[in-house]
Amino acid sequence: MLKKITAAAGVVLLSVLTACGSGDGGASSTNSGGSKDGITMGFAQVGAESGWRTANTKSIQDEAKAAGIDLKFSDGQQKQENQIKAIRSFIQQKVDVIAFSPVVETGWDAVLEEAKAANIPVILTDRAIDSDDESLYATFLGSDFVEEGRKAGKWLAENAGGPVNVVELQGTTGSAPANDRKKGFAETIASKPDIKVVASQTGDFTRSGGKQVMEAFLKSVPKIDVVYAHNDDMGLGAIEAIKAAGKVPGKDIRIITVDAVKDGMTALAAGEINYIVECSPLLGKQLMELAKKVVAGEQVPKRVVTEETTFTQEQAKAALPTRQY
Ligand code: GYE
Repeated sequence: MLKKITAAAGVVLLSVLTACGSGDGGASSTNSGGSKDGITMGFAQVGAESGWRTANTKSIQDEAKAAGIDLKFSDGQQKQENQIKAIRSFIQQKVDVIAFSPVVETGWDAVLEEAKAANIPVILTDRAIDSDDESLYATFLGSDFVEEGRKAGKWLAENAGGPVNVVELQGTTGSAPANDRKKGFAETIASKPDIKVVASQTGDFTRSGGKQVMEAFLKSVPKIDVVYAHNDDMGLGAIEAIKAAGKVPGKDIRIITVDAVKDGMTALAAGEINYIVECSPLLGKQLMELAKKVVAGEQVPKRVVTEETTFTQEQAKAALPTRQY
């Protein structure tokens, strides 16, 4: 549909967008601001499992609105079958572009072949798929999760200060961030005999999952020095379990997490978390820009990597007042 927009209409659209600002973040599934000639995007979200996900959903909804893109939003509740259903319904509705964040890495080829046969381009955001067929998607926008794991491992290697036992709280089993954050961390500490991962289990990226697994670890693992949690929410759940066991998080047991959402950064600034590797959820703006290009048939890079940093406790104190999410 975008192809039909003339250059003049494009200029008009642009000035409307500038006037609209960044949108109000309403949760409606369709964007009333979108013009009839504009792009319709079907977005299949993972779920609402974490603070990161909430910020990511808001960014996508706000930026779709700001870009005049009509967004059909579906929450997969952390289930691949729900996401596949949503993608099939987007194909039936003949949307202009499908974007999605795959809950797990494998098992997408069939549904993406259906999108391809219907000539609907697909953009992967946030999480990657494991497929030999790169023609099934136009581009993948998101973080380098292996690198995030390496950053976490590097900080520990530099700050362990003696032999340490680490317990790992993994993200959703089979998801790209869980696989990659585990891999990057393991790779970095492999040459450090002082650092041992003594237990590792999934907390499904949720606060309650992190709390439950940590409670079990505290009962079964005799000596825990460090928690490496694949996201802030599980780290925050672990903090509750550590306090309930009469220990001091950040001191008796040091905690490293990934994400740097508000609650995580607040705990870091308060000394209850020791280090956070940032993973930015603000992918909405770049996603809408890529979608416009893909629909217009323009070339886009096959991989767009998000820029991110790391935070110590002091850096969290400085960053918190202006943190957006
Ligand atoms: O780190 C976690 C969320 O895919 C990067 O998913 C995302 C991860 C994020 O549940 O908090």
